[in-house]
Amino acid sequence: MNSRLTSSGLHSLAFSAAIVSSLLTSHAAAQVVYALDDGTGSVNIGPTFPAEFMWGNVFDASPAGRLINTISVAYGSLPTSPATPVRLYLFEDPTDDLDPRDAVLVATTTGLSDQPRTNVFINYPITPTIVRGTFFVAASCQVDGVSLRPGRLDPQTNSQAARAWVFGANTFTFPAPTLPDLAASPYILNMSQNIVRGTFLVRATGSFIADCSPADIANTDGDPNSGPDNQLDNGDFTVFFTAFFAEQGDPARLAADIANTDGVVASMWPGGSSTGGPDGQVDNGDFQAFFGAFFTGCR
Ligand SMILES: [Ca+2]
Ligand SMILES: [Ca+2]
Ligand SMILES: [Ca+2]
Repeated sequence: MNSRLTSSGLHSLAFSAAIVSSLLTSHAAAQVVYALDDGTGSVNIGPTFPAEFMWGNVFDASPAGRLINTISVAYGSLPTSPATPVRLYLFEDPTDDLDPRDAVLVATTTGLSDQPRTNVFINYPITPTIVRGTFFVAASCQVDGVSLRPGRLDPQTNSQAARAWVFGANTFTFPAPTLPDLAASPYILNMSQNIVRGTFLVRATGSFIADCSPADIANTDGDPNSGPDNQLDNGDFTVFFTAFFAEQGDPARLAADIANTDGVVASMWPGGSSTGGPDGQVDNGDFQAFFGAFFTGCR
């Protein structure tokens, strides 16, 4: 059923199906909601063997929401009471190839399933964490291999099924912060290979953080008061040069102050250090830093 399946006494996925409809997109103010599903799942996915079972989706990070703060999950079939302990994971994929087997765990938390067998999303706050390129968001819990199918799948979004993955093992204990090695999981399935294809009702929410480049000093309109927008373009160029060539003593000059006099940029920027600028003056150091960063491009 799947070329990625490996042995170890594990068997195929089981599922139950129903019907679906409806469309849902939610964008809270200043937040980016990452969702592949259309808001309504109709298939519950789980293994036919006892395991810790993980399911999730790969998303593309948006410049407007790279700081992930929440993982949201709507569950398939789990016990009504007591609620099932679950683990939530945020993985950063260094290769950005939609295959999370080499992804690195960057944030995790635990919680309870609650609300089984519904399309109601439960929100789990995580430590706000920056992602770039693609990232993998997943949940896991212990299943009995008989009645529990915790992964809620949306078959209507099956065109994106290559982004949905499941992992499992007989003893799949992921005691945070021990890093789970996804590639070593004895059971791995990409949902484009499943009998029922689709994406999981697993989402993430992220907010804006300026983390692209020290040369990102304005939005694309070149408004000096706009602040960074995680894009490098003519707007940044215009603001820098307008500020750099403003008259001495004009406070607007400081828009070009991104580095110290040695061209060193402080903090998280590429090539930055804790001892760099801004330093309250605009000079050749800023000029060098801006050009170096501008032509390096956004991270
Ligand atoms: Ca990868
Ligand atoms: Ca910009
Ligand atoms: Ca400076």
